[in-house]
Amino acid sequence: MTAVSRARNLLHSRCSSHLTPLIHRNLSSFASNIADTSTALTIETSIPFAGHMIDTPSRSVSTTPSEILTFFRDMATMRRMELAADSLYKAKLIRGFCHLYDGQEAVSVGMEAAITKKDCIITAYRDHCIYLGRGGTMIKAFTELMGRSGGCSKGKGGSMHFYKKDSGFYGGHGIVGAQVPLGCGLAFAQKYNKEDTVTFAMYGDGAANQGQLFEALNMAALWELPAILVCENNHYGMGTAEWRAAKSPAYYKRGDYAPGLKVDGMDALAVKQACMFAKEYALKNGPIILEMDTYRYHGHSMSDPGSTYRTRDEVSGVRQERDPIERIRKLILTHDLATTAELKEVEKGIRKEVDEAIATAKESPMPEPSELFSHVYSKGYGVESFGADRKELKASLL
Ligand SMILES: Cc1ncc(C[n+]2csc(CCOP(=O)(O)OP(=O)(O)O)c2C)c(N)n1
Ligand SMILES: [Mg+2]
Repeated sequence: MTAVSRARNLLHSRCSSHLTPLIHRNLSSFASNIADTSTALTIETSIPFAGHMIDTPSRSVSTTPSEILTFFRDMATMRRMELAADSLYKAKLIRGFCHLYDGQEAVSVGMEAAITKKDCIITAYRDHCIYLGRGGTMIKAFTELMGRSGGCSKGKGGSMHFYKKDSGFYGGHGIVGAQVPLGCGLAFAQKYNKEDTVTFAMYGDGAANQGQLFEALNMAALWELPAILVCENNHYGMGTAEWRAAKSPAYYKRGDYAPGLKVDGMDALAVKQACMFAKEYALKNGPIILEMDTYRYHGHSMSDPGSTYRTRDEVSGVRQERDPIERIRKLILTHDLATTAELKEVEKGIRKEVDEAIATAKESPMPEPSELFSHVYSKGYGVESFGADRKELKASLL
């Protein structure tokens, strides 16, 4: 059996009617299931990398049929999950903040293809798909989004605070930019403990203008920490276009002592190539900046329709020209790895998985009131909280 036909068979087995148990699967387990379809393929990225103080990696990316099919399936799963979250929010089943990642999926899947779960990732509040990429399940994601106790942060974090420490995912942060110094701290620990691993600290184009990024980069460079600063440039910070906020929107050139690479963040293979390159660089030399040129289809958050500061034509133009899923679909079809109908079947299966995950998530109970203060402060630090009269003890974490 050829690698391509094996890939096809596996694709078929994934879209059979045995999907019910698969809602518990995480994205990476799917990848390892089909990893035997390993015939090498080389694909050229359509846009060259741009380098700052560094020679760029090759545009020829080594891949396999199974990797490409997995990219398709994982990105389509992420997309569907985000669209379902939009509906759940509108139905008031998700409350509070909610920032969606549709459009940016190639950054997560490309990055995961280049690294291991021993490497760390930390990001901002647009974190649902990063969590899935780290091996989180859709059930735990939807459960968390709906604020229920079975969620990945026990229902107490919600959309902005997903975590999965056992596979190197350190959140999920709401304060713009603050995750970058934390990420450099993770890289410090990796170096101190002599691990051969790196940290990817992700932030947006808006966050890129913050002072704390430069302070963290300075220390990371000084101590040659294995930190990769990943700027997901989706070209807007809330309703502010990058050119209104940044004197220099060439975010990969922001370090005068740290190199940078500009990457087509809508091309999962280009992202993979850049992340492999950056990991190797950072382990030897210290920090490097990766600017991922990407786009968010939704508004900033659920309260932003996303249409007042950009035109509908701009959004539909990106969908038509650069969509990361459509790009992989085209690649699959040109290399005859699957047919249009087979890919449609996969998408149908994903829709079913998403629906089943939501139904399961709804069964999870709300957290107990006694859980309100747990996991907020560490125990053992003598923290006590008093009422306004400074006399009545309200809570104690002794
Ligand atoms: C310190 C701080 N300032 C302001 C905000 C409000 N705020 C939340 S998201 C955001 C825009 C950030 O944009 P960007 O970094 O480009 O990330 P994106 O939302 O595009 O992923 C702002 C100003 C905040 N959460 N924290
Ligand atoms: Mg942005």
